[in-house]
Amino acid sequence: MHRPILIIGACGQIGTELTMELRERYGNEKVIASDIREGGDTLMGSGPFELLDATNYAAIEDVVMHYEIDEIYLMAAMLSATAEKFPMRAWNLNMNSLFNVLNLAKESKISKIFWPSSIAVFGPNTPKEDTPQNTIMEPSTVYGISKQSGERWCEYYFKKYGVDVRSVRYPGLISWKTMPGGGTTDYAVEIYHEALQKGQYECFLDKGTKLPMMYMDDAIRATIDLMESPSEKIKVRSSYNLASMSFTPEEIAESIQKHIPDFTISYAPDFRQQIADSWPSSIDDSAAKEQWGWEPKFNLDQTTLEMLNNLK
Ligand code: AKB
Repeated sequence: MHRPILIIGACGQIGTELTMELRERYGNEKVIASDIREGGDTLMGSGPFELLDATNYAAIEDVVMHYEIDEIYLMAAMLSATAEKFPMRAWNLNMNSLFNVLNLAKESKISKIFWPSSIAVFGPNTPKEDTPQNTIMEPSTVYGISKQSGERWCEYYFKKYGVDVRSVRYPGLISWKTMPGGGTTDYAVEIYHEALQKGQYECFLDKGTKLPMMYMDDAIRATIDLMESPSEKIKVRSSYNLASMSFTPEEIAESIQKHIPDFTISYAPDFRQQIADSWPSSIDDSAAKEQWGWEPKFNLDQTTLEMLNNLK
């Protein structure tokens, strides 16, 4: 029987679907959702929920003790676009929440951690195509700097204190259940909503901006597979590259036009263009494939079909 799991940031884009999938696999009562605000009806009605501030160590410790938590998935974070507006708040949330869970594990109060990193750890000097697992990073965004520092700390806590922390570098994630908030890749979700509602979309990234993306089902499966893998298979304790597809705004528009022929896209790039330009176009995820068997299932057209059918 699986011991209790705590999801911090359970009401966000990834947290919502992760919580529901973990409840499905391990039982509703075994998966404690938490966030600084309440979530949607399905999440709130399906199992335990705690209001929790990820930067408050004592509050997390109380929840861990109360439910006898064994594993934490830390999904609370300020994403790239918002972090550029509030650098100190982003640093405070993204780093202190991570130290809180790392220190709980160091003190043997929990035994396993999942912490998400991002393609944002890479920067303008990183090779753009097939970005390797180990390469020049030099992130140029507040969010990217926090994720790269987080990766260093994860590896440090593993090597120094034996903390079992696992991580993947998520690309842009596409999902229909919960909206993303404050990211640079959010356009790839907004576009489906507006295609159905208005038949047109003004994109905040320019034509030709190719970014790594992934359908949420693949991301959730990768996350749980990594957490369920035997410890000896996990050779990377900073964070694994993870990939499935890469596309430009015009390519996602073409994919939508196969179902909505009159759909049009226009371009009005804003400050997020600079963030996108600093990130890779495609990712080499062979380490994840070789070490713990990662394999993506959804390509762009399959993602479009899922998005349009479910949002309708
Ligand atoms: C963002 O756009 O900030 C995120 C990410 C790639 O980590 N979706």
